[in-house]
Amino acid sequence: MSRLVVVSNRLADPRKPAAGGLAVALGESLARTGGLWFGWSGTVDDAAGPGEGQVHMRKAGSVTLATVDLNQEDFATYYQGYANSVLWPVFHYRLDLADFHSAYVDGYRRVNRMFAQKLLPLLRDDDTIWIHDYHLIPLASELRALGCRQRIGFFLHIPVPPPLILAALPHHPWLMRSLLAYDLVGLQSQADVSHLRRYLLSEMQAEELGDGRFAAHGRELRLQAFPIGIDVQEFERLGAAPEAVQTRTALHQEYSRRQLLLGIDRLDYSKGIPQRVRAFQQLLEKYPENRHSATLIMIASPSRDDVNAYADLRQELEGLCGAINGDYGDLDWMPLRYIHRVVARRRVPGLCRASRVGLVTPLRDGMNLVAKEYVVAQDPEDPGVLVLSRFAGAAEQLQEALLVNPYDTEGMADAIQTALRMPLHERQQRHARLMERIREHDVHWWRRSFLEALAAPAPAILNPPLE
Ligand code: GDG
Repeated sequence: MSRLVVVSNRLADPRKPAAGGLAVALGESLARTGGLWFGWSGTVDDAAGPGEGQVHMRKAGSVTLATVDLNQEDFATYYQGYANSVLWPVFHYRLDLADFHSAYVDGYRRVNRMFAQKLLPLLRDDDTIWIHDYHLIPLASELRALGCRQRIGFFLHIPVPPPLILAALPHHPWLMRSLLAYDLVGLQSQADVSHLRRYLLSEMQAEELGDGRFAAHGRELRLQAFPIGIDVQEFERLGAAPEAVQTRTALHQEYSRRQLLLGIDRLDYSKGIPQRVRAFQQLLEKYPENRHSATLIMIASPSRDDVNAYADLRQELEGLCGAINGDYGDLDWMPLRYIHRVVARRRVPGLCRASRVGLVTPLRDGMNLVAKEYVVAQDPEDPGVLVLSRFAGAAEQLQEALLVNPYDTEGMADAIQTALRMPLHERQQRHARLMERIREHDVHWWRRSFLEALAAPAPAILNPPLE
C-alpha cells in the first residue's frame, strides 16, 4: 500500500475531536498508511526571509505532521492577498471584490515554490500525494519542475465559476495550465465539472478524450465530481453526547412556545448572511403571525477579519440585525439572536436539533457541510426543515430540501413560511430521503472514491514534466 501524503494550507491534529469531519477522515487514511500531512504551521515568523520558512516535524500517532512557517510578506501576499483577496472572490463569482496586485501573485508563486522545495525531500518514490484547495493550485507543477514523478491528485473545495469569469483573472492561463500537472482533479459538483470542462475546451484548446479525460499541452488530465460529505457517525455520536442534549433541552425550555430558525456560517460574503436576514425581515412583514413567535439564531463565526471585504460585511450585518431587533423586537421577544463568536462544536448538533428550520442560503458555495449536519442532527420522528440555496454544491444532492434563490428575498420568505407550516408527514418523508443520500455519500465515501480514482491505471499519455 502506497503511503498517503496530504497537503493543505492548514493542518489539524486528526486525533482531536474538535478537528472536525474532514480532518478525522483524512487522519484515518493517513494513519492507515503511516502518512504525512504537510502545510503551513499557522505561524507568521519574520526570522526567515520571504520563501525561506523553517520546517517543523512532529508525530500525531502514526501520522507525521510537517509544517512550515510563513514570513510576514509571504502571509500578506500568498494567504491574505492572492488566496483570500483574489482566488476566493473570483471563484465565488465576485469579481467586484477581487483585489488584483502583482505582488500577490508573486507571493503565491513564491510560497508554492517554497512548499514544493520543502516537501520534495520528505517524499518517497511510491507515495500518493493529495493536494487540497485554492491556496495550492500550482503546487504540483512546482513539484514536477523539481522532478517529482509520484501520482498527484488535487481536490478543490470551492466552486469553479464559468469560463468567462475565470478569464477575467489576470494570469489565468498560467494558473489554470498548472492544473495539468495533476493526474486527477476532483471538484465538488457536476456544475463545477461542466465549468472547468468548458474552460479547458475554450481557453486551453484541450482535446476531450471521454470519461472526464482531457489532453492539452502534451499532458492528460482527469476531471471528476466527488461531492464531499460529513462523518455521519461521528456527528450522530456528538449529537447523543451530554452537551448536545443539554443545549437542545435548554433551548426547548426557553423557546417552548416559539419556533427557532438557525444559521451557522463563517462570517463570509459568499454565505449570503445579510440576504438571509432580509428574508427573515420580509417573513415578519408579510406573515405577521410569526412576530412574537419565530426567532432566528444567527451564528456567524469570525473569519478573515483582516481582509477589508470581511470588515465591511460585519458592519453591514450588525446594522441590519440592530435595525430588525429595534423595529420588531418587544420586551418579551427579540426576533434575532446574532452571535459573532465560535460556538463549541459539541453544541452544534443540539442547536440544529432544537431548530425547526435550518437556513443554509449561500450566494455560492463549493458544497456546504452545515446543510448536511443540520439534517443529520434532526429527530427522524419530528424533523426540522432544511431551506437550502440552489447555489450551494449541496443542492445537487439534497433535492428534498426547500431549494431557494438567495437573491430573491420574497421567495425566500415564502419558503421559510412553508417550512414553518410544513405538516409532519412531509417533514418526515423529506428528511428520510435526505438522510439516505447523506449517509451513503459520507466523508469516508468521498475520500475512498477520490483515492481509488487516483490509483486507477496511468493515463495513455505519459505525463512529461511541464516546461
Ligand atoms: C469550504 C467550502 C465546503 C461554522 N461555524 C461554527 C462551526 N462551523 C462549522 C460547521 C461546518 C464547518 O464549520 C463549515 O463548513 P462549510 O462547508 O460550510 O464551509 P467552509 O468553511 O466555507 O469550507 C465549502 C467545505 O470547504 C468542505 O469541502 O463544503 O463549500 O467553502 O462543519 O459546523 N463550528 C463550530 N462553531 C461555529 O461557530 N464549532
